[in-house]
Amino acid sequence: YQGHFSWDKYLKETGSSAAPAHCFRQCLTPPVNEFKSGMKLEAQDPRNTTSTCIATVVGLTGVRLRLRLDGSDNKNDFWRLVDSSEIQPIGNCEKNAGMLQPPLGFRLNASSWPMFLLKTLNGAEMAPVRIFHKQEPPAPAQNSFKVGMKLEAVDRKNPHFICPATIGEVRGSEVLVTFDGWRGAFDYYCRYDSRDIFPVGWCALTGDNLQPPGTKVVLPKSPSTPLESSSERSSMHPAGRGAPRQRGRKPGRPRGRLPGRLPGIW
Ligand code: MLY
Repeated sequence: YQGHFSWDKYLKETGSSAAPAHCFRQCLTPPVNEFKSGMKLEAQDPRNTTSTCIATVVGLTGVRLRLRLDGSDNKNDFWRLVDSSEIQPIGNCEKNAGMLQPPLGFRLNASSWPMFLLKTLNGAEMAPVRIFHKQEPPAPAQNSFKVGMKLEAVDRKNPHFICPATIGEVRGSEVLVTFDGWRGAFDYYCRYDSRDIFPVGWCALTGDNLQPPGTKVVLPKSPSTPLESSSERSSMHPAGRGAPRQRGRKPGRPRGRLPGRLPGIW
């Protein structure tokens, strides 16, 4: 469901253009999603990426799977594209001489892991090998993004959301993803070949739910607002990661003159 948001109208209204599809590490035609809720697979523990764990598909949205690690709680769900290399059929870990690990925050005693694993896999519905995608799409040869290009991006603080976004900065192999109509609290830097960014129109193709832009009024950057200038940004935070920007504003609420507060929306 796309609400009433139309990229066509929006790009015209904002006089902006979409980042071309070749900029992204995504297939031109989104992959087929044949997974079903309840299927089990192997996944890297996002909080402890050297561990391969058992995960259950607890939801599907477009070509993404909502995953929950078996033995973990329901507060740490994560989302993966069906063609992600971070998900594998059950048996893959063992085939590569690895050992399945309990998730970080395993709710039982560590010593009960082997028995837990046995019971978990016994009679489980394992996602069949054939519905996994052989490989992730290749990374584009170079970072072709330009500042101002529009895209769709995962809100990493609320990863079930994919939202309209704009490239705010290009720095080597990284880009700054900024969310349209939201202040900087949700921005992040990522590699140009991140799997969390998609071309305009992606959600319409996959049937995922594209959020409408926020209501923040975007003011053009000018030299009189030094905190927003890119030179200030880079000198303050050369690493470009987790940089606290726009100090003095609390996260969560769009700024601007439009609705100050709409309960239930943020
Ligand atoms: N109301 C929540 C979610 C905000 C989502 C922002 N995204 C779409 C950029 C909050 O304020 O945290």
